[in-house]
Amino acid sequence: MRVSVRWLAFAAAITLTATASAAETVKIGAAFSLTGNAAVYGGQQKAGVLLAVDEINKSGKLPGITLEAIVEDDGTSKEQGINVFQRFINRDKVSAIIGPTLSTTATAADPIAQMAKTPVVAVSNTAPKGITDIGDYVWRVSLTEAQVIPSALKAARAKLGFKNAAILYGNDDVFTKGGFDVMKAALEADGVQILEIQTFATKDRDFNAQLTALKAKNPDFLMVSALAEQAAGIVTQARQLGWNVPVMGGNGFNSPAFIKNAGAAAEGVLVGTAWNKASADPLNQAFIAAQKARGNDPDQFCAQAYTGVLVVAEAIKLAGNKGGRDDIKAGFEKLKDLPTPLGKFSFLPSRDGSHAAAVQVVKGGKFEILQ
Ligand code: 1QQ
Repeated sequence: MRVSVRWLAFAAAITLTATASAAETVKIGAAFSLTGNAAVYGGQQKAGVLLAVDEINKSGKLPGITLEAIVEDDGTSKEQGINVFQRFINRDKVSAIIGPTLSTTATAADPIAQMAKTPVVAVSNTAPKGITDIGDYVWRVSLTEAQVIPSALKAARAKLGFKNAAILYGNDDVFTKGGFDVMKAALEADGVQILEIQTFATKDRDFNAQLTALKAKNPDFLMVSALAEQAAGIVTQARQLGWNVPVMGGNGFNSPAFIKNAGAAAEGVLVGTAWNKASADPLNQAFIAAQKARGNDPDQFCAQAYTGVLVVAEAIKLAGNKGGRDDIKAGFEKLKDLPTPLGKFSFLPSRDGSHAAAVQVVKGGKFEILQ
């Protein structure tokens, strides 16, 4: 009798444990710019994360695990980014963090996660340096400017045949500055002579002085490293000056908000992209259809954030269906050739992402893939 009571208690304990693990919730914090200068990117990123979490939970990919996304606004600021990361790590006890939106914010917030051994997945940081270098808990889905711009420039040059160029860039932001370094090196490597370089600050809205100085050198081509809001102002003001030089932007231009705000001035603008939205891959088409069913026309940032969650879910699976912080990091180390809307995704030894890139041109108010 005593034995069987004990056995019953033991069986009940086992059942309780099993039930507890059957209902395990793995929290993912997502820090995105929902307000401030980079808000055009954050809404799309949020839509990507929420769709991926719903789909994975319905799919049965992670038996006994339910993913929960906690989305917070990084406010396009270092200070708020740090606060959100601290809350995710200490209050919410998240297993991984996706974000923040800007590289500049990441340089301040990611070291907090690194110290707390909480994995971070950057889904829109494209500064070539200073992100994954922060440490071994920082991983990146977004292709860097160094992974996108040199080939985009070659494709543009094959079409347009320019011999010289000018560059305009923001010099107070980690991404716009890093993008400039890549643009300059890529032009030089291709033997394109740089006739003039001008800078601006993130708070600037009047670019006439810089554009006039650049135009005076009469370059064949203009490269611009700017966030979407400034990008629209720059292109609009260039055309208002009667300057119709071909323009190629960096990753900041990849938002449809740039096209909306620049209107007709955006026509013909070229930009390298990490997402080939025209890809016929069924996974990509299903992603687009599912976003549209939710009332969202997805952009590159949405596809990258969606992929960020796929990558975390795959890491949990590769870790033996375990969702702790170090399990996820261990899973990242094994992850290879994961099918995503961005194409087959792998991590490089540097913890940066690897997949195919594309080039887009604005045509009829929309991004089209340059064939
Ligand atoms: C960065 C970027 C921005 C343009 C996108 C969010 O690439 O800050 O790294």
